[in-house]
Amino acid sequence: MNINIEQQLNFILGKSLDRASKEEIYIALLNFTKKNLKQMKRNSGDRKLYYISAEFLIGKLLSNNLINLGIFEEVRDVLKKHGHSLTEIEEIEMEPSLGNGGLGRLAACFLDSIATLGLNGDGVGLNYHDGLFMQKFRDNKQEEEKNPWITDKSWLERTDVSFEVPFKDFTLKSTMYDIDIPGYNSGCNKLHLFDLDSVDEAIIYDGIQFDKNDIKKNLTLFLYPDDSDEAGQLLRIYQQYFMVSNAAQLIIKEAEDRGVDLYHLHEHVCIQINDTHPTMVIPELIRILTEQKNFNIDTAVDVVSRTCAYTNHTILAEALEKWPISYLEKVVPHLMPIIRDLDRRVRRDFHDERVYIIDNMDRVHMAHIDIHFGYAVNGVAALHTEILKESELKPFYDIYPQKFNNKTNGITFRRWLVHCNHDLAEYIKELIGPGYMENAEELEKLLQYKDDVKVLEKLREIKADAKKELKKYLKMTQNADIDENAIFDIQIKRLHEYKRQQMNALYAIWKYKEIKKGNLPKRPLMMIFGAKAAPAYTIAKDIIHLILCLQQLIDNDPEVSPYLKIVMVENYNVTKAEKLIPACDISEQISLASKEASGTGNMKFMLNGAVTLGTEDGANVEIHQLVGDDNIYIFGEKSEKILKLYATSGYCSEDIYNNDPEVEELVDFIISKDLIRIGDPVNLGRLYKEIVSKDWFMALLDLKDYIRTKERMLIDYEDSQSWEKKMLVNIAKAGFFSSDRTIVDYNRDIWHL
Ligand code: 26V
Repeated sequence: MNINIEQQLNFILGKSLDRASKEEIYIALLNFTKKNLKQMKRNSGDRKLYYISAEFLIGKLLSNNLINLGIFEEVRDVLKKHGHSLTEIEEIEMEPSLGNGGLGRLAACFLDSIATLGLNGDGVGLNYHDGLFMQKFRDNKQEEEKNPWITDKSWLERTDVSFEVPFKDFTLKSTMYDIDIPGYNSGCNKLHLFDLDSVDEAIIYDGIQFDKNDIKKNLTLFLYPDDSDEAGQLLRIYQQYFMVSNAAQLIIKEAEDRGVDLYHLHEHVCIQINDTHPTMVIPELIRILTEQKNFNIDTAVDVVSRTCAYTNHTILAEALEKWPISYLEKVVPHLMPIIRDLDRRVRRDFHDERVYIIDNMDRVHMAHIDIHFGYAVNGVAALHTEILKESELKPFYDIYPQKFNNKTNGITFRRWLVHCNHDLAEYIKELIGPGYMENAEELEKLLQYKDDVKVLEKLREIKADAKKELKKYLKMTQNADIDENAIFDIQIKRLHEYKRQQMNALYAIWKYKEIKKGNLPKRPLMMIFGAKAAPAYTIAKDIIHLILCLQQLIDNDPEVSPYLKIVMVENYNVTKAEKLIPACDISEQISLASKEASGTGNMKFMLNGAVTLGTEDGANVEIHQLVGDDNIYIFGEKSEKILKLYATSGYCSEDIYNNDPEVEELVDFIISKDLIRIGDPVNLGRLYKEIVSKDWFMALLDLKDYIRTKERMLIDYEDSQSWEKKMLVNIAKAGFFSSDRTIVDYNRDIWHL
């Protein structure tokens, strides 16, 4: 027991831990941890990385920081001695809502690994006051509310760094806030979040409505404000430029402070552009170098092009941003001459309109700026990078083959194993020693226990405990009653048609009908969903409505509910993921092949001993290669076929619906009397029509193979030992997906820190 920590906490509290409330203890721990972070050494070096991202989905920080500081266990034990549990204290911490999904969580895992590897690299983003909306379910529908997370006691530290950001009609003065990012057994880096003092949460009304034109008051209110109208799109441009202008000014200031000759900026700085949202950093840096540092434009373009690298995270149109020139002229007219100049350079050198920056509809293709005027372009899983090279970005790959490279995503094991599944982490340590915490590939040593019955049983026991914990949590948070003896089948991710939650819902309909027919499963099935739908994405919200209606239908059907249950977790976020993932048996990774760039949930589940049910998509392909056919359940059409179907307009859902009575019966259930009685005929009818007449992401194509494969999985689950072996192999082979490995790769091939 570390007397020192106990004394320090008592000192900060001004009273004994015994007599302090949870809130008081949380604040004391926050201050205590911050003090420890301050004493850490800062990672340094001659070259510095700036990871610019619109999202940093960092999750709660208390436990993670304690783990990385190496004092988690001591603190936990001190609290325990005084009758407190760290888990309960943690509930007081607000989760920063600074991200939406994989892109933002990846950025957070990367910050952890960059710091852990002792690399000199900071994150740069925005300090959204309400971040992504808070999801509430009412009448089986999603409603959005604001999600304020910043309290006067938070991890944010206001700094005196401030920049003037020029827009067309006014200039705004920023404030930089910092969050410390401690590495595990290593030095510390920073996450810099820019904000505006004049932002005013009081302008929010009626859920998440606000005056989109009042930029001084709304600029950093929300992540991804609704951009279904012009004002919303202009606001996104304001946000993006505010982010990158601050980033560019910070980068130049820090370089000059270090005595860097700006003509050699690329030798001392690299900038990673996370998806296209930060793309304007390229013209902004060129503008600053030419207007304020006396560069001629050729030199400025050259230096900036050697400094910036771009990561592509999706091939879906929504992420390949194209801003109308007229909008850019309204917000950042001073960037337009530079963007036009960049476009001229491209047209001078290449005669292929597919690679122009400005298209014939006067739109600026942000990704094209990144590819021409950055020195590296990477995809986030092997298949994804191949698709970029061979199809989506082929004209660019033909020009710059040397720029393209793959960096398969990863996750930090500190959060996604040590923190979220402490018992499993401890047991692994007992079996193979602590080396895997820093060298994840050592997990392979677990394979020697593949036939060790004791070990296999212990793995199941840890899983069973996690299920009980989840049961308690879901009871407490949303009064859901779940059966801990059921098979836990979990799909948690952003709601999107390509991720095919609707296909999973169609499986639930199939299972419901089977049970009604008397085909009773050996063991109950617990289907868990968690997903937010973008507020303006109608069909995504209709899918949520369908799932919630099915949940209610089954709950109220005593014939079915002992065998099947659906729970849709409200306001799915990082904290909830940490509770759900350790308890999972079946990890649903069922995107339409070619559409999921990588996925990172798939890696988290695998690491925690769940078995994947998935398509050959994203990093599932690499998981499949690593664990082998026996330890994963793959179904569905492959990406080559899907790409061909798109290219030839060869898919017609109506044909499948009309020619396959089994499929027809399941789809028809969406508008059956049973469901219409519970749900809204407008939403259900629209979804039904969408699936029958469009089904852009081909749920009906893979549906029957999906049902068959999932049923096979449920049967295989009953062979306990062989299932436990699959769990073990999945854990043992997860080492490759440590974000430490990913960052080593980025550093070796792109950053050279
Ligand atoms: C999504 C949305 C949806 C809501 C409205 C606004 C908006 C704006 C941008 C995006 C793009 C999200 C990009 C993203 O999260 N991509 C994910 O990146 C992960 C990390 O590389 C990867 O594992 C996932 O496959 C990919 O979908």
